[in-house]
Amino acid sequence: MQILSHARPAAQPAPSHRPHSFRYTALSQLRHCRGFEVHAIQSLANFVRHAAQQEGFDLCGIAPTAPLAELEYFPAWIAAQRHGEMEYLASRNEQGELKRADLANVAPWARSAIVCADSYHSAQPLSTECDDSKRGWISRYAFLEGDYHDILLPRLRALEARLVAETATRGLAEPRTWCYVDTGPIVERVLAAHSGIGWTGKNTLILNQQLGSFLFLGVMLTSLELPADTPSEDRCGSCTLCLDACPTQALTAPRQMDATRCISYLTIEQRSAVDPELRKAAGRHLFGCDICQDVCPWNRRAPFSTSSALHPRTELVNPRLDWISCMNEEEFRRVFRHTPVKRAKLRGILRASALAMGNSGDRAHLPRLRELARHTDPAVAEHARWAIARLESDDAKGTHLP
Ligand code: B12
Ligand code: SF4
Ligand code: SF4
Repeated sequence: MQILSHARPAAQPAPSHRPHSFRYTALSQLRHCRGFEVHAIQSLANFVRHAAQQEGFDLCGIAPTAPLAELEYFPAWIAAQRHGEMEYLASRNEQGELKRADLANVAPWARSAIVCADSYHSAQPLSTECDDSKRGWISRYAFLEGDYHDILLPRLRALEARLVAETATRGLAEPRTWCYVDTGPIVERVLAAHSGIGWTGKNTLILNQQLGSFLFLGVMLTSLELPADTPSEDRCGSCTLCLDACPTQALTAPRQMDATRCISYLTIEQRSAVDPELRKAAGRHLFGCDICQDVCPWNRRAPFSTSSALHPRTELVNPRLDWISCMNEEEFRRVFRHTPVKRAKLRGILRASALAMGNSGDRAHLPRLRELARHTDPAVAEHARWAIARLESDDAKGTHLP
């Protein structure tokens, strides 16, 4: 793994460039190659890291694609229906095998995964610091200027083009490659953990010692057998802050999640009605959730991103509920067109804003909720009726975000 210079704070000393320690498995395979090929492949790995830096990535590491132990948990996770309505996670290949359970099921030709990451940490407040009953929370990754898919993928493709050109220059056969930013049937975090760019935190997120966990990941699979980096050491220790803070108990154990309980799933992915048991716990979240990252001590000391493409849009930080809940199709498109929020559609954001107002403890929201209760979309109307009943009930004390 290499920390690239991009998001490093000016005040901090530059991290020392540690020599890359290669895995014994990769070395033993390379032993059969001729000397110049070993040299060519090893220096190609250095070329990749350098080119990733030039493309503006904050982190770059190389993972093997051989069976990865963590993927053994995947079939049981799907069998237990932890993916809920995210049917794409359970997709199978022509042989009936779960695509994501093994890279060989989807890209048997792949020998290495080049994992790149960008920090999107910013100076904006944490969700755990926002307790204004008139405002809701759009998660940190979604209140940025652009959609991270559109920002990372072109740069990953540029890196891919450089790699292909470089192999030609070195007289190596043209490699096969595939680029993904959340777009393909691979479990990116497992590859990231094996690439050394970070460890799997107990909240299931990839966590880098210097940059924290507010990271976007991009993965390039390649048929080149590049020397893999050493996986990062697990630095969670005895800490359990993220598990303790999760309002819906979605983190069922360290590194295990029931996605159907995660507020991120409830506000972004779930199309059916939100389970009444989880509605109160969703607090004033409008899109996604950052709590298990906001409480993580490693994020407290992480530098802010300096990427202009990942600049926060201040009007979307802790936005007013009376603005979001009054949006129509046209305004929703205008405001969220280039952000991940468009995935929830107007219906999703209105539904979440109804729950947020219901959980605010603030009866000033009642007039708007009564209007939403007559909304033509039955789901929006039903969630608004629930919110009215909650505000009018005796237990409506107001919910802080955490
Ligand atoms: C589906 C999905 C979701 C779902 C499910 C999340 C989940 N934990 O599975 C929902 C909608 C809830 C979600 C939420 C979020 N997501 Co999301 N999501 C994805 C997606 C598309 C697939 C993830 C997946 O396959 N999940 C299935 C489970 C089984 O995989 P997993 O959690 O990675 O689990 C592995 C490890 O836990 C591992 N494991 C490791 N050690 C151990 C030990 C034991 C004992 C066990 C049992 C297992 C285990 O086993 C599992 C694999 O078999 C990826 C992109 C991709 N293609 O990978 C983005 C991705 C994971 N999401 C991302 C982000 C940013 C988020 C949010 C922060 C967004 C937000 N602010 O709301 C939250 C974070 C919530 C959280 N605590 O994880 C980033 C994560 C970056 C990072 N630093 O890790 C990704 C990588 C997208 C990207 N390209 O940047 N997400
Ligand atoms: S994102 Fe929120 S709901 Fe999901 S696991 Fe983290 S704290 Fe829990
Ligand atoms: S809050 Fe603690 S346990 Fe959770 S990911 Fe951060 S360091 Fe690990």
